[in-house]
Amino acid sequence: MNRLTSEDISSVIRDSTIISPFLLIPDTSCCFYTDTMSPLRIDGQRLMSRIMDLAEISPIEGGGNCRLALTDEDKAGRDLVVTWMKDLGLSVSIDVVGNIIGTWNVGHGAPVMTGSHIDTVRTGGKYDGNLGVLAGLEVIETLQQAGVTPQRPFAVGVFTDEEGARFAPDMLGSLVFVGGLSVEEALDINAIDGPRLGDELTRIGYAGNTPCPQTPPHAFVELHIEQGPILEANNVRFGAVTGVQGISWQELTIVGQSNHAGTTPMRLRKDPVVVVAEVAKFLHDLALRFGGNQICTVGKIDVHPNLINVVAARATMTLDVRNTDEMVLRQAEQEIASFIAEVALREGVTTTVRTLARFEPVQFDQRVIDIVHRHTTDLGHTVQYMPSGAGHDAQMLARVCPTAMIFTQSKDGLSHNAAEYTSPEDLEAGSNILLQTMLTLAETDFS
Ligand code: HGY
Ligand code: MN
Ligand code: MN
Repeated sequence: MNRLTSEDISSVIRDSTIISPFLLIPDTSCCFYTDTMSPLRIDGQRLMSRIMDLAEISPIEGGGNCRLALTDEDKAGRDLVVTWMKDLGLSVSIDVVGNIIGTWNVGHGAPVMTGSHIDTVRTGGKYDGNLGVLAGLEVIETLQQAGVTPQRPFAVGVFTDEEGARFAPDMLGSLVFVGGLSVEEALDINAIDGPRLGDELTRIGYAGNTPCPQTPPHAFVELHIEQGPILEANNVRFGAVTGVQGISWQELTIVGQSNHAGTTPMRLRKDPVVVVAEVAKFLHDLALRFGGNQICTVGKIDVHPNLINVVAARATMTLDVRNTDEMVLRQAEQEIASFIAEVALREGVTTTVRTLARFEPVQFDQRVIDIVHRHTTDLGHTVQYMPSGAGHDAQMLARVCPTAMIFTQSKDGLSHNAAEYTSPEDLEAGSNILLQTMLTLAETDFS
């Protein structure tokens, strides 16, 4: 790809129609410039200051955040972002499951949309989700200040309960947004700490009235940290994300018989914790045995009565099983189910399994992926195509419109950890890729 020279650009000025104060440079390079021909660039300091301001809300030791979905902490984050949206003159809508959509009503037709989430896990970092929302606001503010008006409206989404950590499934808000889960079902989901989702929305003042599913955007692109080690290990700066791996979340409840730890012989026990331990080990070994992209995680275990001198009555554990290949993921699920039945019989316990989330692998739109890839290289950065290991709202938007994602590096591959870190330079450069990508999407006819 040869770089555009100023001579190239001036010849383009002669030949191209000025769509609005910025020029559409033909397909050799698709960077957008202001009419003073200075390249459009976001304000990295303003982006960082918003990221740090949001990180002030419910900080945890080590510099991260805990803002579980629909808690008071999540509400505080939501209120701050809505304030920023209104400061930018965006029209703000809240839908029936609390998704917040800020829209810059310029141009015409369905909006180009970006966004992500600001709810976190308990050991959340500053950037997971927050970057995608705040970079979207930064792109709009940059264009407004440069007097550049896209051909289409630009929208920024803050999707409810992306993490799924408090209310399963994950990506709940964006799933309802695209019609993948009914509003009634969503509102009746109970949190791991008890409350009903609909009641929590009302309690924090985010039970909106915009109906779901909503009208699909023209296109969707999400900027997100990779949350894994691949880009850093490959010494590649950005990812043009090709899709998201399949996700299987289950809750396994094991009922045994509580008994005295000191008097009950081992042969007479019905101990659910033994089954927890064996199932956890089986998942770990299955992932190693399958190899490839297979991963398994037991992240949550609850034991009742959870006391030192009582053989447990009951135990509940979560199974997070993922793979980029749907058939392999199903094979893993089948092997796990058989193992659970075998161990339950042996230990004399009963088991029930509840599906918390089940999403097949998602392939993003190659046209959008290539626009991301092209702008990243045009801006002089290294980039690779890659699937996402983590779930994202983009995987739901991909059901209704051309969608892709941009990944930045994660230091040491860490995420869902207070030490999560991405350099300000990468956050800024990733936001510039987002800006150029959104402008191109606004000019692209996907019909
Ligand atoms: O679980 C996930 O992959 C995402 O963080 N919700
Ligand atoms: Mn995320
Ligand atoms: Mn996350």
